[in-house]
Amino acid sequence: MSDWRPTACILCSINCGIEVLLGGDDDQEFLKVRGDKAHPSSRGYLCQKASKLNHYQNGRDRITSPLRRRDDGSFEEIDWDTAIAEIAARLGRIRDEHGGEKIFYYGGGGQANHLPGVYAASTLSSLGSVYRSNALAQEKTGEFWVQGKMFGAPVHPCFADCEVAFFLGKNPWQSHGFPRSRFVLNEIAKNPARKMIVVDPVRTETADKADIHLQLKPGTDAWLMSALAAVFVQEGWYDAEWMQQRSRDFGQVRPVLESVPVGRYCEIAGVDEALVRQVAAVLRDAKGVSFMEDLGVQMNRHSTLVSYLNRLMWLLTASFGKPGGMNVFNPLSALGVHTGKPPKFSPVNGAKIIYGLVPCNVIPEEILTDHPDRYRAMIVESANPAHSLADTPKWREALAALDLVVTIDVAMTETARHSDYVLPTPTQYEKWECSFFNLEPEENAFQLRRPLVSPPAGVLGEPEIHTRLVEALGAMPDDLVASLNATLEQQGREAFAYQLMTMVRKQPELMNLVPVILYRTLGPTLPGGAAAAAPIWALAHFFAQRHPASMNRAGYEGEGPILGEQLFEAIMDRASGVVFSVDEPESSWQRLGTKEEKINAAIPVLLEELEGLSEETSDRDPAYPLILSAGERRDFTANTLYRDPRWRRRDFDGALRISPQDADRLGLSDGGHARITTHRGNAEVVVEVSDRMQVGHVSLPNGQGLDNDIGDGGTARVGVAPNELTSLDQRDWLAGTPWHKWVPAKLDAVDPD
Ligand SMILES: Nc1nc2c(c(=O)[nH]1)N[C@H]1C(S)=C(S)[C@@H](COP(=O)(O)OP(=O)(O)OC[C@H]3O[C@@H](n4cnc5c(=O)[nH]c(N)nc54)[C@H](O)[C@@H]3O)O[C@H]1N2
Ligand SMILES: Nc1nc2c(c(=O)[nH]1)N[C@H]1C(S)=C(S)[C@@H](COP(=O)(O)OP(=O)(O)OC[C@H]3O[C@@H](n4cnc5c(=O)[nH]c(N)nc54)[C@H](O)[C@@H]3O)O[C@H]1N2
Ligand code: SF4
Ligand SMILES: [Mo]
Repeated sequence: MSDWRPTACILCSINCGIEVLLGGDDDQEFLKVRGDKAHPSSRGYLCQKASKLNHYQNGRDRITSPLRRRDDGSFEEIDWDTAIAEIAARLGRIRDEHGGEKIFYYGGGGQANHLPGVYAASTLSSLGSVYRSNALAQEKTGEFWVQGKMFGAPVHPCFADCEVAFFLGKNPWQSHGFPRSRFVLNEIAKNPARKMIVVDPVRTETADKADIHLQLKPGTDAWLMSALAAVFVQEGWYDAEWMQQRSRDFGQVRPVLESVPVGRYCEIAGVDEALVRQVAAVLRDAKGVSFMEDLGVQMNRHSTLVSYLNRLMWLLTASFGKPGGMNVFNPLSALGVHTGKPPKFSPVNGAKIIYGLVPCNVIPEEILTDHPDRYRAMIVESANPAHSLADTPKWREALAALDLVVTIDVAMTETARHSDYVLPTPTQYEKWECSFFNLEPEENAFQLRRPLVSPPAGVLGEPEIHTRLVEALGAMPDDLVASLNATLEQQGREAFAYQLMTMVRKQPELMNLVPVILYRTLGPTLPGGAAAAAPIWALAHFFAQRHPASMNRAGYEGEGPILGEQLFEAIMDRASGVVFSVDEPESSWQRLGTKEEKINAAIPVLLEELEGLSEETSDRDPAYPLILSAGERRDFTANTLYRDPRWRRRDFDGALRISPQDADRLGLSDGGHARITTHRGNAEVVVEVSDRMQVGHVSLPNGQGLDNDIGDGGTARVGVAPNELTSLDQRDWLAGTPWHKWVPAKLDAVDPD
């Protein structure tokens, strides 16, 4: 019997530290999972989903050999040398004939594996590829854009310390989003001096714990949030002096909020005006409010405007830069793939590129066209766009239209099935991995995870895949690598660092190759086969250069390179994770990216959108009287990381939830079947009648309807794949993020036969 081994849960962005007891043949099974008390932020906490992690580690549809698609659509196994050589040659040809910018990259990491994105930067710059995207561009880019304009720095709430918690389109009881969520929610609910406010059309588990639940009509947050902000301005409830000292251009915002008809907007949102005023009063009286918005508003109408209104509430309640409020955090590394300055607009549609990412809904449109700048090839890594992005049928068409699709994954996914090559990798428990979801303002922690289980023969880690691709493309600077290796061996890391830095300064184009260079130089010298962690050494040094005081507060002594080495050593030594940055909330002001430590209150284009709201404008098609929220977090959803539906002890079919009144009207009963139809598609669903739902609103879970392999090329599907029902054109005008929570639909009973 083996020991309990520390690692992390990989199912959501919280990445709770866990300990795993291995067993079974060759210790390959996860027998038991428990919370790791030594993990700095989760401190022993976990939720029920983590106990099922064997469904990921020993999951369905695993692939263990590189695959190449034959003309008839079936796949044949090939060896790695053939796979790398053919892929490099085909990508090289596309680059030479059409330009490297026609090669699109999607993915780079999931909920807990962010090293692939680091290494992909080397492959992409070797190819001259500049357009990319990932799941952030179907949820967070609107928020990032507003955040950049107003604060110029990353900001996060602190629910552990707040007096009032405000959740906007967010159900943390199920989805988490901050450490130890259920524990913290229970603490707030129990304490009469603290308050919780939830804005959600559904009476969620979080709403059950709330002091006030604003149960608005789906898709009306823009009206509700402008009414809430307007109360502050119209009643003079905000601190005008604070606003004057701490922000710029609030004078442009005030008149717009002054003219908001509060009563009428509450009516449009379907919420009692008195309740909205009561919420405003709770917020006015609070010493510190922590706010969190999520998919309920980010995948909905006016999403970028709502992200802005949410942040105006941080100003109106003076909640920025104070304990229990909204504060700046220091990330160890920015999320995603970064290869210098990204283009501003996408090549075919001219869509705004935010955070370097093309809006997900735009990508198929930029493939299915004869425009000369269309994308010709795609590399997909650790993502499943043919299931997770709007309009799955269009995605299948788009993938088929490309000259080349390469997918790098652990499993035969819906996307892999439409690829020309599929490259199998070890699972996250079979290799060194880490997550850059380190978002805590006060005490920020990072964990480098060690492998627990040996990988099957036939798979290769992403760092090795990218390094081999760079080498096959002839882009590896072999002489430099040899010289760096000699320096490292003869003179040690300090001289090595100096030589590498000098080279990059002289030849800035080498910057993007640093990950693969480090992998081939520092990598092999790291203990325990941790070569993949080599870029973390560089990140530790960059961090130490930028934030020495934050590191000193976290217990690292000294300054300069010593600090960077100390951090890297601590990361390598402490398997349960390390705190790398400790900061006072008040120092958030000095860390703003804006001028003169002031927040920019005015975003003119969004103020225009706000002024244009006036009446409920959507001309709803009466043939589609219901609003479907396509993709809801529940007890038994975990994106597509668990591919075997049998992990779900309840809600096996991923039922459509509907209010008792609507069910009655349509003649539907609990457990019965119905057909849901949207403008895009239709699907048969199992019905769950639930008094959590309001009239006119139905919901389906996320991540269901996967196509499991049943042998001989056949597949079986359980549950509804939500994006068979969603459309590309239903998206935010500014950020391009989809309206998955607001899909007009109709429902008809079907006879079970
Ligand atoms: N159990 C579980 N947890 C997860 C995941 C998972 O798959 N399963 N996935 C993770 C990921 S990738 C993410 S991004 C997060 C997402 O986390 P959340 O955003 O919290 O998850 P959702 O359930 O998709 O949506 C949140 C809420 O939005 C509400 N909503 C629907 N329409 C509206 C509306 O018009 N207005 C408002 N205000 N609310 C509305 C829904 O009723 C729902 O309660 O969860 C993470 N955690
Ligand atoms: N309609 C609708 N659609 C949605 C949502 C919704 O609410 N409604 N939610 C959206 C949200 S918020 C998100 S974040 C996305 C998530 O969708 P995606 O970004 O596509 O990600 P996941 O479903 O998490 O799948 C990640 C992939 O990584 C693979 N994988 C796991 N471990 C490894 C590894 O170590 N290496 C490699 N290379 N691959 C690995 C898994 O097999 C899986 O195929 O879905 C989105 N789609
Ligand atoms: S909150 Fe649950 S799903 Fe998220 S990382 Fe922790 S144990 Fe895993
Ligand atoms: Mo997400």
